[in-house]
Amino acid sequence: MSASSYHLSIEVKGGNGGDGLMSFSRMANKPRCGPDGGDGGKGGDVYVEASENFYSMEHLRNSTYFKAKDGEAGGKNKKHGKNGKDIVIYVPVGTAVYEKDGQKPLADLTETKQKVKVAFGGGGGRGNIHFTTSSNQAPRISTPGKEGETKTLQLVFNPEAQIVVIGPPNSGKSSLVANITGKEINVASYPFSTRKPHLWTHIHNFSRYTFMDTPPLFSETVEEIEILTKRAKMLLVVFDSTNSESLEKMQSIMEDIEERFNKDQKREITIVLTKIDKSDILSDISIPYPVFPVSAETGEGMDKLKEFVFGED
Ligand SMILES: Nc1nc2c(ncn2[C@@H]2O[C@H](COP(=O)(O)OP(=O)(O)OP(=O)(O)O)[C@@H](O)[C@H]2O)c(=O)[nH]1
Ligand SMILES: [Mg+2]
Repeated sequence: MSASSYHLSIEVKGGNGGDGLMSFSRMANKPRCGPDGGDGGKGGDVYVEASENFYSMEHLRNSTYFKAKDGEAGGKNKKHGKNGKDIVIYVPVGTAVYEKDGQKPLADLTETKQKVKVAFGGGGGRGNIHFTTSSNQAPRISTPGKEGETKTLQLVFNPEAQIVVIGPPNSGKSSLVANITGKEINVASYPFSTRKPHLWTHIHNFSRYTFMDTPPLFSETVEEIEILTKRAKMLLVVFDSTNSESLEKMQSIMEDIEERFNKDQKREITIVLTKIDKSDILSDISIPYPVFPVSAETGEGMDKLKEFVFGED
């Protein structure tokens, strides 16, 4: 994935309205019956909606033209044509929607399920039932459906992970994010249970924080994590305190992290030692970073860590 995955130009079109019908009812025993042509259905609208299931716009790359369904034409017996179905284009949380060349975004979708209507469907045409007058009881008039609105949009994804949680496989990253944010996040006893970076927003004291849970460090997603970390303020590096092998490698892992994620030295880097409910080997860690021993299981140490993360210490 390249940095350009964060900009995407798409074309959207609302569905066309269905035509109104011109028709007259015919019954064998009534030779002169009135108009019975129904109205056309309205064309579908196009929406852009933020979803927590996406962290890039890769899923939109293959087709960049989105059109809602047309309304159906009106029918005989005054039947109203069916309205066309709306369509929803899903984007990651943190996506701003601009009209082509526009300076101001139509919407900045910062919350999951937040959505904006980007193109209106055309109105349905009117059937000849509407055109009877005292002098014309058999109007031969109906109107066509209106064309759906067309727009070119620029989608700009601004990943705003303020706090990035990284570390070796199975160290307890997802459990930590789940504990802090109160979200239900998949955790598992096997490594690589988190397969792609995921943003989780959390409100604390009326401020919004975005955490990024990540797959294990230095797997094939490392470049994506690097891009998504560019604007992060804080890195929480999670080590499993019961895993002596990864504790021994802490020094070199931290050097790799500094090299890859903090060349500009802009981020605050903190070590979180998890699973302290199961370990007793904490005393001999000496490393030039703040260290927070915690248990996501029992909650031990979590208050102190949260105070630090939310800047309340
Ligand atoms: N006892 C105990 N177990 C924990 C703690 N934190 C996590 N675990 C367990 O450790 C295992 C791994 O936890 P995850 O949160 O999935 O770890 P992860 O770092 O996200 O794993 P990957 O996404 O695969 O890299 C799970 O079985 C968790 O239940 C803790 O504080 N105490
Ligand atoms: Mg995980």
